[in-house]
Amino acid sequence: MSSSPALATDALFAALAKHPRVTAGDGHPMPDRCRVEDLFDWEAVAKETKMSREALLDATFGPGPRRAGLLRTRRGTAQWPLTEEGRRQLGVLVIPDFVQEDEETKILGDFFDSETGAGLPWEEREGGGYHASFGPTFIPKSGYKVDKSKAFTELPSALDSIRSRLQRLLRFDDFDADTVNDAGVAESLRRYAMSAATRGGRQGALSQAFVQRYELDGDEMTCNRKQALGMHFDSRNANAEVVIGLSLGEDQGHIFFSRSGPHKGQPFPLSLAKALEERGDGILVELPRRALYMFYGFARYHLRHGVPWHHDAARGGYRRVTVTLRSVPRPMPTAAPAAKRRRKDGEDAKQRRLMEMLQSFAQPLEKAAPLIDLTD
Ligand SMILES: O=C(O)CCC(=O)C(=O)O
Repeated sequence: MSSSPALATDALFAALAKHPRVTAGDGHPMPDRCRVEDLFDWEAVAKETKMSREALLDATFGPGPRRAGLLRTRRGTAQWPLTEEGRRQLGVLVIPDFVQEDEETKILGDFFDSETGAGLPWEEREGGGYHASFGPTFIPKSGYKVDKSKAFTELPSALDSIRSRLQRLLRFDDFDADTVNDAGVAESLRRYAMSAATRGGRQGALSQAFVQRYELDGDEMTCNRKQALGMHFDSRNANAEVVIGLSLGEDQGHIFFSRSGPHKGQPFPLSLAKALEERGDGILVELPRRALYMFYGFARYHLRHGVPWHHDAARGGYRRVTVTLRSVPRPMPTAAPAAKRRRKDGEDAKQRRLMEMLQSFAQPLEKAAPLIDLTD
C-alpha cells in the first residue's frame, strides 16, 4: 500500500466523509467529545484511497506526533484562504440572496409586530441578547435533550415558503434554475456530508427554529454580549446533520467556525475571529443580508461555531435577526397502556349515556337540531 499523500484535497475529503465512524441521523450516537483518531473508519478510507492510515492522518490533520489540525494543515497549502469549493469540502456553504426582499419584510414584520406589539415570544439568551424557540421543547441544562412529554410547537408561518424551498433542496429535488439558486447543494451534500440520510437526500423535515436577535444597545459589556453568540457545538444526536441559518435585517453578519478558537460560550470580537482565521485557526464566513448558510460534515461534527460581535455601543442602530433551522425527529407517540385505555373507554361510554339522556330531555323542545352534537 502506498503512503504517498498525493491525493487531491477534494478526493481526500470525499473519501473521509464516506466513512465516518459515527454520525447523528444514522442511529449511532456521536459522542460530544471525540479524538481525531476516532472520527473515521481509517481502514475503510485507506482501502478506498490506497493510502496508509498514517498518510491519511498526516494529509488531513498534519504530520504527527503533534498534529497541527485540520485548518492549519489547509493553511499550509495553496488553498488558503479557502475558496468557495474549499469551504464546501469542509462543510460550509453560503447562498447569497436566498431570502427574497418581500419575504424578509414579511418575516421581520411578523417577528416584531409593531401594530399589535405581539411579535415573537422573545426570551433572554443565556449570556445576553434575545431568542425565541419553536418546535421541540428542550429539557433545561440537558445539552438540548428533547422533552418527549411536550408536543412540538408550530414554526412561524412567515417561514413556510422558505422552509418548503429548503426541504426541496435537502431532498435534491430539481429546481427551475431561473427561480431558485440551488447553489450546488445536492453535489456538496452527496459528496461531503457524513450521514447516510443527508447524503441520500433523506434528511428529516426542518422541525425546529431558533430565532436570534443580535443588536446594539446597552453599555459596552452588555452591548457586546447582545451581538454575539459564544462558540459551541450543536447537539450531534438530537438533530440531523445539516443545520441551516438565515441572516436577516443587516448586511454585516458573520458566523465563525473553529476547533481551537475563542473560549467556549464566551462573546468574542470580530477582530479576534479575523486574527484566528489568518493563523489558520478558523473559517470566518461573511453573511450579507438575506443570505443562507448551511453547515454539515467536518464543520458540523469537528468544528465549533459562534457569532462574533463587531460594533461598539456608541454606534447604535444595528439589529440583525437570524433563523436557525434544524431537523429534530418528532418523538413516536406512545401507545396508551391497556388498563388506561379500558378505563378511558369506560368513561367515554358513561359520558355518551349521560349525553343521550340529556338529549332525550331536549328532544321535545329542539327537534330539528340536537343540543349536543355527539358525533365527535
Ligand atoms: O445566529 C446564528 O447564525 C448562529 C446560531 C447558532 O449557532 C445556534 O443557534 O446554535
